[in-house]
Amino acid sequence: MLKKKERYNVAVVGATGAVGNEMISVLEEREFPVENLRLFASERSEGTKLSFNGYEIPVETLKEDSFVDIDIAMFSAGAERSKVWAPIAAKSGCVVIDNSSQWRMNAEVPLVVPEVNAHDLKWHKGIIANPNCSTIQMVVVLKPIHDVAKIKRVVVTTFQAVSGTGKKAMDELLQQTVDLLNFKDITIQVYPHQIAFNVLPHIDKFLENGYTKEEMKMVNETQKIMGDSSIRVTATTVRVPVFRGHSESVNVETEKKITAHETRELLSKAPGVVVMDNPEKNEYPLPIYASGRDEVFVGRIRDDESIENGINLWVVSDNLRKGAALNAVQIAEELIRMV
Ligand code: NAP
Ligand code: 12T
Repeated sequence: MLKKKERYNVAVVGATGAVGNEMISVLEEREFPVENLRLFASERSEGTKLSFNGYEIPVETLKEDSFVDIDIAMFSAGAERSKVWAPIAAKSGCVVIDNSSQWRMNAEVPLVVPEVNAHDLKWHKGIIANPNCSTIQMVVVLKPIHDVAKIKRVVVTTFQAVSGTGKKAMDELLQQTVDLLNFKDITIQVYPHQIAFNVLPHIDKFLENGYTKEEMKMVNETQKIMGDSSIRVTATTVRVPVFRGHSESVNVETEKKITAHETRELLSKAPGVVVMDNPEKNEYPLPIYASGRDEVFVGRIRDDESIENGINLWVVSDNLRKGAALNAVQIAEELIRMV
């Protein structure tokens, strides 16, 4: 368990990846009280050095005793690594903040978005899960609405950037785009189809019910984070040829009436949310502007005229920041405030 200190020893596992890289930047920018930063990745990265606060830090491979002196370990090296190494890290006495899907639905593991359920951090047993990127940005906006009008049902369609899949997927979108513009043949490796100039209604694996794992994460994780399994959620998750920033069309049905106007007022005061909703000036959230920013942007707020109590929203956020690295660092900040 975490003990109060001036500065903490922090490990980033998956430091060379898209999320890990962002994690190092966020720790630096927010001046997280780091005593010692240790960086871990696969054997492929041995010899690599990454810079943090002006220091060049060597990337190491994981060993049984890697976590002995660590206070907080942030994992973003895939679910398989988290499955094996998170319990080893927790046993060594450090708190694990895990970005993978491995532990999210485990009843012993809190699933936390600080603006929504920071209180759940109190019952952690060594592992804390960071939710899926698409879920995080949606619940930041849903929570204030749920508190005043009680949400009955959510219908969401996502438009997800390739950086959600990692470095290789970003390279693939870039290379396919360059090749197509040069009338060359393309290589398809990461996704089952060409992603450049295309839209794929498929994120993560297909399940027996016909939904993808990504879609079911949005259903199950939303209920767990909001602490209300009566909220019905249905999702369609779609990959678009965008490098950074997930967008979502969110339809919300509530028990009590809340108008678009009231929703705009409510969300403009909500923590971590920026309302950007001036259709007369063509102003609405866009992934190119959300990229590199910390907030969740919401616009196109409209009454759903097809039902009694419903609203439509357009929600955009940087999937590598609030969707992953930033949320993990905010969890760490909350933890050290609590000790
Ligand atoms: P990425 O760019 O592919 O990076 C993967 C990282 O894992 C790299 O640093 C890689 O090291 C490291 N790694 C791979 N195998 C390893 C091993 N055997 N031991 C130690 N490190 C190993 O992927 P990413 O986008 O950063 O995502 C990483 C993970 O974060 C994902 O798998 C997912 O679980 C999670 N994630 C979560 C969210 C979210 O919604 N919160 C969003 C995106 C990703 P090398 O460079 O040496 O290969
Ligand atoms: N397959 O954290 O491909 O469970 O965009 C996040 C993003 C899994 C996750 C993606 C994925 C996760 C993706």
